Amino acid sequence: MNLEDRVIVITGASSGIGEATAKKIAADGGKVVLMARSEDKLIALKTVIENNGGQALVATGDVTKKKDFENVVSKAVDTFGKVDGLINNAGLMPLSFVNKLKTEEWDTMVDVNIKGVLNGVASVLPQLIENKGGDIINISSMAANRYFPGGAVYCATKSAVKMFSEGLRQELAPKHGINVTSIEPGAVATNLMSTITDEDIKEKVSKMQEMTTLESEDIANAIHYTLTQPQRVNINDIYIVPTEQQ
Ligand code: NJP
Repeated sequence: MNLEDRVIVITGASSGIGEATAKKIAADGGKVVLMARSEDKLIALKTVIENNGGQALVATGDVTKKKDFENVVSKAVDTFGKVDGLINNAGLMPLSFVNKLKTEEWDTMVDVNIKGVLNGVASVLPQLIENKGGDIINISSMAANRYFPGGAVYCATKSAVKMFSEGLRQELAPKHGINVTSIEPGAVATNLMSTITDEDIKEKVSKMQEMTTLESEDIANAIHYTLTQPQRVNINDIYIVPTEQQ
């Protein structure tokens, strides 16, 4: 299967994995709906995609706001006539040790990493059920499978995403033909570390960056692989880590 004319909503499309994924899908004929808060970056990405012959729609929004997500889906349907899939990629990782009690950062991670995913699913599901099929890909993390220092809350949010994906798959795939995948990357070279405010963690993380990490394009390739399987194939999990990461 190629992605010709499939309409895919991508959250967190303004940078990193989301941006690379949008380019990859658009280059294979998919119509991408770009969601994030940074409108200027989405407009710049749309221009790059269109200059390469692809189709993209800028749909600015905050994944923690249900209304924003509903507007994104309506805009996609108004422009492209349908929605075939959702990539729940927006996420934050302000790592900190629990005893620092950075409770506002905990709340933000729960809001974006978990509730953002739930809001996305709630917004596209009526469309996918009506279409009798589609794809939901949730970007979880290696952190869903393994704790790492400073990651107690982040790991908990990503475990939630992984388990929610399995629940979604069991409820939606057999009955509605909607394929669901959890993607669990290890370290990828993106801006994700920029939200860390705990100085003790910053030092540990900078050591981790000495290894050769994955590139956003590696995750985009995994997402493309998932989306291009025959409809009968559900890729449940992709756990993908840098060769040099323990
Ligand atoms: O990071 P980054 P990644 N509403 O910072 C958006 C997971 N992951 O590509 O709104 C809407 O370049 C933000 O856009 P903006 C990770 O947990 C990564 O690495 O304009 N969007 C930006 O586009 C995350 O789930 C690694 O600020 C919101 C995007 O999120 C996913 O990969 C390892 C938003 C973040 O892009 C993509 O992250 C791993 C909101 N409220 C899992 N808040 C890794 N990089 O090592 C943020 O295991 N965004």
